[in-house]
Amino acid sequence: MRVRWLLLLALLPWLAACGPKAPQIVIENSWARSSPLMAEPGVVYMVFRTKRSATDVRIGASTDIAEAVEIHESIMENGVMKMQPVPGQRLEIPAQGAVELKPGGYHLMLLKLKQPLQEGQTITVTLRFEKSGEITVQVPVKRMGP
Ligand SMILES: [Cu+2]
Repeated sequence: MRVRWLLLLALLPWLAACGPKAPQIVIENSWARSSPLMAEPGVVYMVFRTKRSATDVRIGASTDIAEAVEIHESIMENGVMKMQPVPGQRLEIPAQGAVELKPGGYHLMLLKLKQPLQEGQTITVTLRFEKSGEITVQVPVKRMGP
């Protein structure tokens, strides 16, 4: 009995730190690329960072200005830049590490935009993580500079 209590006490700080109110993931430097035409998909970049000692996995995303959000990866194939959906739409954020979504690499693709993305505008994007749950970010729309 006593041993069990000691075990519980030892686990308490850990349980508190892992509660749903303590997101493990911090989202930094988010921005969306302006796209004047609704025919073009929107592109969003950001950094997922965690200072925790546990790996988390991005499992989904949504926004009210597009019908769907997919995570893609740009890759060079025979000298041609291509992009493909990330398998299973899962992106692992390593413990005490970060994954950067940036031009030429990972990005969020906003499919079937309901309006053009105009410079100076802010859009709301909600990300879902296996451990951290949902995180909503306000993403400024910027023009991609040369
Ligand atoms: Cu893409």
